[in-house]
Amino acid sequence: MSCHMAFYSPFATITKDEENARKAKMVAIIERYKDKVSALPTNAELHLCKYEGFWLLHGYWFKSQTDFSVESIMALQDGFQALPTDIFLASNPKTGTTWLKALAFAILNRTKFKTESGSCETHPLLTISPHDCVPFMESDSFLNNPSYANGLMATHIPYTSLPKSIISSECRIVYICRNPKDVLISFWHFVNKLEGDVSTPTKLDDAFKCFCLGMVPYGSFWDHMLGYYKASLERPDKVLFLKYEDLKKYTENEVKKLAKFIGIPFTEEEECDGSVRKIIELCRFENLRKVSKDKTQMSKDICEDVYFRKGIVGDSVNYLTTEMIQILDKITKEKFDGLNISFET
Ligand code: PAP
Repeated sequence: MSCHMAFYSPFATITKDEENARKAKMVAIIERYKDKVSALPTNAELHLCKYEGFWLLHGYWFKSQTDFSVESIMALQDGFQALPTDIFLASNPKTGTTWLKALAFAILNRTKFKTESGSCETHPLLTISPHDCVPFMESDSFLNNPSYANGLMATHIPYTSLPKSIISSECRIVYICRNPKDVLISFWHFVNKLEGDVSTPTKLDDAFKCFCLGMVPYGSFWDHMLGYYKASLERPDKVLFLKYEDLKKYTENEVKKLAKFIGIPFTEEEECDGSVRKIIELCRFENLRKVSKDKTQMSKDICEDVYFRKGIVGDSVNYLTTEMIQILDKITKEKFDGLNISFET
């Protein structure tokens, strides 16, 4: 067992009483927002409701979990107080969140932990998941223990629905996006893996229709991205806009950009001594996937390797029909009309 686990993972040392208290708190949150949620447009089959322009999960949507539900977002909007030093890693689902979490965590903690294995001082990312190192603020473990975040948090919440203090406190936000075709395919595989044998697999046709309509958790891919993109133009010192494809292609450059933005640029000495390269290696797809296969801490209900499928650019061509590609390209063109956004596929 890693010597860091007790400190980093909210699940590692949880007792039965703590688990019960956590559940009770979430039951209270769901109850508190019951009336507000029942007044929203809903799609019962997809377990979604529309809130502030985006479709979101609600209530007990997965194996009695309430993680990522609209109620948790409402609770954060009502009570979350951001600090100016906080850093938020924001994203649409399936756009590279796990990778960004690992990189940001490794950059921030680079003097604290060694990036190579070999002793008890090994890096947490060698033994636990990036999701255990950096919590999602809308997950129930975070809501029960916000101090756990330690200044670095992730979120899928749309920009316009973020708790107001995140904007007013002037803290920094890093957004990662990805080409929508690969996002759809990644999402489709994820849903089918998550549901496993408890239900019939979602057909690609159905996933495609829902994705185009924005009837997926966290709503329209395009609107989600536009919210953060526009914010990055208006407040470039506070919102950094990254692309998964750039991170794949120009990894070193993007990692340096990220370090600079979060306020701890690599020194000349670090650039020469291989520190950047070591962080990239630590967070490489194959390495993170290996850790996830060896150990699962994040949740008893989700097998960690569900976050690591192929990790490549352009895999969607192996699944989407020509017609699907044309429709997705058309939506992207219309939504991003006049804006300087393009994706390499
Ligand atoms: P989440 O929203 O559920 O947290 P997220 O991490 O954003 O998922 O996206 C998962 C995708 O990132 C997967 O893509 P794929 O389905 O096309 O393979 C996953 O493989 C990819 N991914 C995870 N870690 C890495 C990494 N270290 N390098 C590159 N891609 C990665």
